[in-house]
Amino acid sequence: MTQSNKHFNTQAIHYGYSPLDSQGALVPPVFQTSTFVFPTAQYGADCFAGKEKGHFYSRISNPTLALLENRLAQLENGEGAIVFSSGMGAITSTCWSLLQPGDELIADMTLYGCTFTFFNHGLVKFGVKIKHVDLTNLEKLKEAITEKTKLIFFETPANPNMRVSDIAKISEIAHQHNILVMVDSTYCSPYLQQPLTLGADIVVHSMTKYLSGHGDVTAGAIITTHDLANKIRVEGLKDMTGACLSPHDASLILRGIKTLGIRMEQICKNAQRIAEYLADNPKVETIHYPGLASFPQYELAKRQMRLAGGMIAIELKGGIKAGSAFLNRLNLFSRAVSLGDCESLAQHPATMTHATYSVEERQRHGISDGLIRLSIGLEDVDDLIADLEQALA
Ligand code: MET
Repeated sequence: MTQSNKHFNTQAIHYGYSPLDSQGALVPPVFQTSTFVFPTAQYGADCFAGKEKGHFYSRISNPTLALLENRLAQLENGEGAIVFSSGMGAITSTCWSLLQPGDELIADMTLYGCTFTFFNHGLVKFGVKIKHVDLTNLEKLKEAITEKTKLIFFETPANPNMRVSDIAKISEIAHQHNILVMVDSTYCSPYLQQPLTLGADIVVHSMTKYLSGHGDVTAGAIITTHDLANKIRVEGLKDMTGACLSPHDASLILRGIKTLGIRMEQICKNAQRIAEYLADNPKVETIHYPGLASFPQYELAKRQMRLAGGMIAIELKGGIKAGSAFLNRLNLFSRAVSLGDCESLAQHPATMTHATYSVEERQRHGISDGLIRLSIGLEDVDDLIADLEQALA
């Protein structure tokens, strides 16, 4: 009963699990074990030689993790997946597996702070060249490609300023040059956007966010082809980062994914209402939300996302001072980084999630000092608007 031909929510609840294979347990058991017993010495040797496909050590694979991986692959329309202990664990394990000294990586201008730092202060130390290109301009992408370019990496929408990049067009250009495309789709979850269906080669998620959805797990995942997943599992995950997920956390994520669809529907509804409210508020200088007709890439967002998402970025009149006063006045929104939880969150990227950029880097990369990032949750939207109203007053 794998339910591979069913719709999203059915698969999110059932795919890849048959209760009758686990003594009728409705909810998949948690294989809370670090190691697995070999029936014979030869079997153990065959596992290590890659000839036997069984589980033998939970850093590499485990039945609870495998169920989550198979479900993610199904939801993202990929062949294989790997789960990790964080989104950064997923990104580092993948890049260490795919890149070599002398290779070039093209990244969009705007990246989450720790991804930016890993690229510009981590990968460069090992001889990888990072080129930041405005990927909303495809001509600039074409100009930046050389025979050394191995990977194009971008977030869409980008954290924190919501820039949207065209997954299909970027993938088409990349594939003319045999370059892999890796998309961080954390802001969307597989419910809102499927980068692999649009042509990308690897999709990465911080599952800390919408996929787990309840702010109680730190986790990451990639979804890609069988071959790339095998390579990244036995190189990046096994030998380079060891950033494996715990089986207990995997079971919490499996629980979270069951409600992903309905959570995203309601979160997007709340966010759309809030974005429309903020767009009309005279205290708000700029608002970045893909569901507003004024959003520069409104048409593209509509094309590649099912709904406009739960993330909103605003700039207040009065810049950074006004922003910090606004944050301090919030009562219902929590002042916290992370996103995708039931609780609505607000944070200041320049001093928090993107503090790893220098001031000049933030200016160059389009992350303004006054930007405030909101992650819209599942509270009643009228209560959220009332909180914003009193904090802006
Ligand atoms: N990736 C998370 C965010 O964008 C975490 C943040 S800072 C350590 O909020």
